[in-house]
Amino acid sequence: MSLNPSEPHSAPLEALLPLEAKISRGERLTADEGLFLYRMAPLPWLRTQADAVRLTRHGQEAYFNRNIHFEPTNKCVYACKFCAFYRTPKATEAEGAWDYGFEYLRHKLDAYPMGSLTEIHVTGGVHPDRGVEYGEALCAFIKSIRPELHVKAFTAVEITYFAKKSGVTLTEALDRLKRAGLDSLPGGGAEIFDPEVRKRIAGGKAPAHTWLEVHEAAHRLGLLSNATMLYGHVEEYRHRIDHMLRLRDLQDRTGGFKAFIPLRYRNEANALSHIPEVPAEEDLRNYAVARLFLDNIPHLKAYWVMLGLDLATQALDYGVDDLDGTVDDSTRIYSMAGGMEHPAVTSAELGRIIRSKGRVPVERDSEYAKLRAV
Ligand code: V47
Ligand code: SF4
Repeated sequence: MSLNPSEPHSAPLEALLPLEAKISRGERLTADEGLFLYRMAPLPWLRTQADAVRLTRHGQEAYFNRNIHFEPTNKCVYACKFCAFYRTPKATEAEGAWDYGFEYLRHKLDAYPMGSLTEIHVTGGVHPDRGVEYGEALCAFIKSIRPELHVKAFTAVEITYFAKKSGVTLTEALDRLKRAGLDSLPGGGAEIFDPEVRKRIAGGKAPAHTWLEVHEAAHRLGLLSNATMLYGHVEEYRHRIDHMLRLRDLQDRTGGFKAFIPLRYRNEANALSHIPEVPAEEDLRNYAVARLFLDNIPHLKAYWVMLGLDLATQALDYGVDDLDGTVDDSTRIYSMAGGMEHPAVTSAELGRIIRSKGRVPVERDSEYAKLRAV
């Protein structure tokens, strides 16, 4: 981990006063100021500032939704170094590979009565044989059996591959997926945009400019999306600022991002397992800086599946206003990399967690319309 660990995170108060004034006036921070916060700002100061900005933007409400994930396959043409989830396209079941058909999904959805879910989040490995036709068929299948569900599906990396495989432009691929039933894009595949770092951890897959191009094209077609950032591996603070700056610039042009989701690198069973995971203070610092620096993406999500419920609860004090969803043990990306073994939580439990911080739990839909207070 090379985050300048020798630095003390202890700027004198006088150095922080101009930033405090700027933040309270709602002025945008420069890249240098963002970097200064990462390196020098004491954590309690960051907490106070991020919490105040969150309060101004969202009041006391904190959001969650009722969702499940579907990971059709973990066979993947890429081999990202941080990924514990993928298997090679030729891998067998005995080697931990899976490739589920649509009937498996029907069976899975049958377990959820009407009204018990509002969203399905679909993402998986990049299967070598699948183009946009597969994505269309999957979206259409979900809508045919569960028209009420919001289909948040396919990372920009999966969509880039679909388009290439089918010989169509990114916009054409997205337009076809949208007509078939796609409602929004998840934020995965962003990792870290800096080309050198990206090459070291995720060489081969869609580069930063393509990830951003997919999201821009989606926004122009009226599809909303999220954005992630994978941190705590080989990157430095300046790479995180560069990542958020690129998102901030795109958001200024389109306004199509709903949530920013920082994802802490988990180090089990992958090719970077020698890298220790960052301490919890680093996660909290990262949420707070994201809330302060990324001033035009409304929601900041602590994905509890990756963090664990205790840390996700603490993150609510550091600028976070969303805890993602109930999930119901339907994703393996994190359990395979060292996260919770069977991630599932009820809406009542999410409500209790949010209330424990003196906040008001609100169930939202996938576009953050408020559905009900819990
Ligand atoms: O892109 C994979 C990450 C992402 C590891 O949009 C890892 O609402 C840490 O994007 N350690 C996929 N992270 C998941 C994702 C997501 C999750 C929840 C909500 C939303 C949303 C999106 O998972 C990948 C990658 O960055 N990831 N392996 C790992 N070892
Ligand atoms: Fe494949 Fe996604 Fe894992 Fe990379 S992160 S190896 S693209 S499944």
